[in-house]
Amino acid sequence: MKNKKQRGRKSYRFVDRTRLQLSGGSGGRGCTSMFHIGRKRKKKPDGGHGGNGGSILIIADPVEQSLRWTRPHVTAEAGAAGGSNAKYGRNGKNTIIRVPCGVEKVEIADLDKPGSYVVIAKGGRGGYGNMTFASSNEPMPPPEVIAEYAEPDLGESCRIELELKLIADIGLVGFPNAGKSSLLSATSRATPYIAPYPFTTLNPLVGYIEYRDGFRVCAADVPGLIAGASEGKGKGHDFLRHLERTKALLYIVDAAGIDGRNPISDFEILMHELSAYGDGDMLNRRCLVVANKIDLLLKDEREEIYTRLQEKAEEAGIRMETNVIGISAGATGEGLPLLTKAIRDTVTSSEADKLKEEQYA
Ligand SMILES: Nc1nc2c(ncn2[C@@H]2O[C@H](COP(=O)(O)OP(=O)(O)OP(=O)(O)O)[C@@H](O)[C@H]2O)c(=O)[nH]1
Ligand SMILES: [Mg+2]
Repeated sequence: MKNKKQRGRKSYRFVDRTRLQLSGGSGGRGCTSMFHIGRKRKKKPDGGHGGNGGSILIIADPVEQSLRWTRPHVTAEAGAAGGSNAKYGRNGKNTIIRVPCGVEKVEIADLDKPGSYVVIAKGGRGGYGNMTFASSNEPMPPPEVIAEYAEPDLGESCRIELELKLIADIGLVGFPNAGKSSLLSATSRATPYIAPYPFTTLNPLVGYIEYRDGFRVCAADVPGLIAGASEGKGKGHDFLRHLERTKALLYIVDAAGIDGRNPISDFEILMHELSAYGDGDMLNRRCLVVANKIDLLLKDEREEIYTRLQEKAEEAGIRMETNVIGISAGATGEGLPLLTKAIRDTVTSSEADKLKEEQYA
């Protein structure tokens, strides 16, 4: 009987792109009313102002994982109408849409830090009550003018497209079946599907590698890349997008070449695809190179593959934190303690790089 981890958890629907129709609440109508002073015929305008409509805010919340919950149409609450006796209408409540950190609203905002927010559809202003004209010096304007002032503004309306780019400390880059999910499963509590066929993982998944002193590294298991991914082949753009914001990268190859693949040329293709994607900046990121499935190789074969991968990495000039690491993520677990330590060092170094950059910027 397979245990829970081997069976894999039922996957949730991951949505990383969504379209929304947003409308701010309209303002409340201003009131037109007259207050009769004593028994005299004198009257005083006392209509209160309408409340302002609520706005729609989009806030980055680290608890959220996907854009799935979002309803396609969202309208904020309208402001209440003003009342007689100078009563102001209540303002409409703001509607808050919580999205995962890493959501981009193109050209408007980048919600990368927890709590960062943007107001998208502003609520309408409430109408003025006729008490605006209660001054004793000025004569009352005609009713049409009062009615025009009492009219509230409608809330802003817009259609937007949100796009999620995962923010993880380290991203796993590899061909389908290389053992990315096996590695995430072996080092964290995440329970991805693992199976001996390519494209088992269809959506990116995040897991936390936890260390004894409480330090945590967030690792993103991204679906396998293939040659031509940087041109969009095999949904390459959708997957590479999630690696764009990771602090460091972990290249993983199937050293045993189970599917008749060659680990060295696989590694070259992976580096080529990353350099060809976007502005090619991903290749300059701190990284680790990992040879998986070494349990299927003899000692000499392992050493040869490590040396050749190391040569290729040095030729390409990528910023490796340590030499090539051999592991067996899905079988014996060999090499995993060394790898988890190296992952921590790589992430810490890239964080230090970022701090330095910010200081000198
Ligand atoms: N012998 C051996 N098999 C392994 C090892 N790691 C993973 N596998 C097997 O390789 C196959 C693919 O593993 P996955 O972890 O699903 O690979 P993946 O890179 O996530 O694949 P995709 O999700 O399709 O991109 C599974 O059958 C695993 O059992 C290992 O260290 N040794
Ligand atoms: Mg997988």
